[in-house]
Amino acid sequence: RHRFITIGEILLRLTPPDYGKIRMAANFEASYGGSEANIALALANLGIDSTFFSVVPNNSLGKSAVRMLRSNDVNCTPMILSTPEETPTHRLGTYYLENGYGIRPSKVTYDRKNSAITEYDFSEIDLDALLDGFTWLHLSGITSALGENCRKLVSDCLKTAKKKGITVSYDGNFRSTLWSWEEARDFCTDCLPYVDVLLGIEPYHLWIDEGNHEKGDVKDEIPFQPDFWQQEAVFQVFAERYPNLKCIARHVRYAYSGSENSLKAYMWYCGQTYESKLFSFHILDRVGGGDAFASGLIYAMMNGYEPEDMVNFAVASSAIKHTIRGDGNITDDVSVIQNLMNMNYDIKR
Ligand code: KDG
Repeated sequence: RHRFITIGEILLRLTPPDYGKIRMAANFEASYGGSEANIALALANLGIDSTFFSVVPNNSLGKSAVRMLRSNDVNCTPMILSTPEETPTHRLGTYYLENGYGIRPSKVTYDRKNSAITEYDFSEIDLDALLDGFTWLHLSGITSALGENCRKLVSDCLKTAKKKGITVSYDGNFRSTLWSWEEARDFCTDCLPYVDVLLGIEPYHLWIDEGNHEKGDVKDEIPFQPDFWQQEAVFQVFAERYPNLKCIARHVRYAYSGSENSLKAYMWYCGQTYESKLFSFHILDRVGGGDAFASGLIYAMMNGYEPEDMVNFAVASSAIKHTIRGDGNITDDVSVIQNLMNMNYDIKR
């Protein structure tokens, strides 16, 4: 039986109702986000033993975030509720989401500087004990981008996990307002020897640049929305360079604004490339779509799905998330995603 843990920042999410503009909003809907928290939540919802580790201020905002996770069956036992002595600004990171509509794209504004997790000094934490008993660790480029303390935490956890034989997934999750491409690429490059499952490293052509790899010419040839063969070429580059990688997956959206959308994914798994079905849908809320893809893939891998089913389940999970308001993928049960994956849209009565 798998035991999953992820480490990252949980954020308060504030959104104007009804696709409103922030500049015109009289009120905001409050919920929670944060890539890793979204994944912990989605996996708990699918019945996986799922744990979240983070630091939140020991005040009503921090406690509400923990309560939300707990009420969704996420284990928060290791969570740190910090005091002002430990994290002087004593704050929960926040993000404002202006949901796009039709041709108007979504907008994210972060207000997370010096949040509790960013300020916390993890050097006293026994990571060996923290990760004990877990079979799967998920980390992402977002936590790595939060500052020196978090960056060290991520890289120490990767090393500890490797020593303990824990499966590691890593989502590149590049956020341009938190760090530069070069920083993100260099840090991810250092992480890759410890990673088993690699997600979200788009656009690839920026990653594999000249000077960084002998197949640097891939750079100019891989468009933002690659076809199968181009995608396979990129996977090969990663796989050759990092033989420990078991799985590399990428989902591709075929419209970046607009409510009509299609989604599919490419996955490299143990030497072979797979392409998912194409799913089309209307977007209600696209934030968290990548996390739903990640949680779907992790779930399918944990449960020994065939590779074709792994990639289809992951995309179906993401497609469903696009129809759910909020960051989290709270599907009723696994069969909802399985039905979509099999293109079975019948109403269950
Ligand atoms: O993947 C969804 C995240 O982007 C959202 O929850 C906010 O974690 C977040 C971030 O840092 O962008």
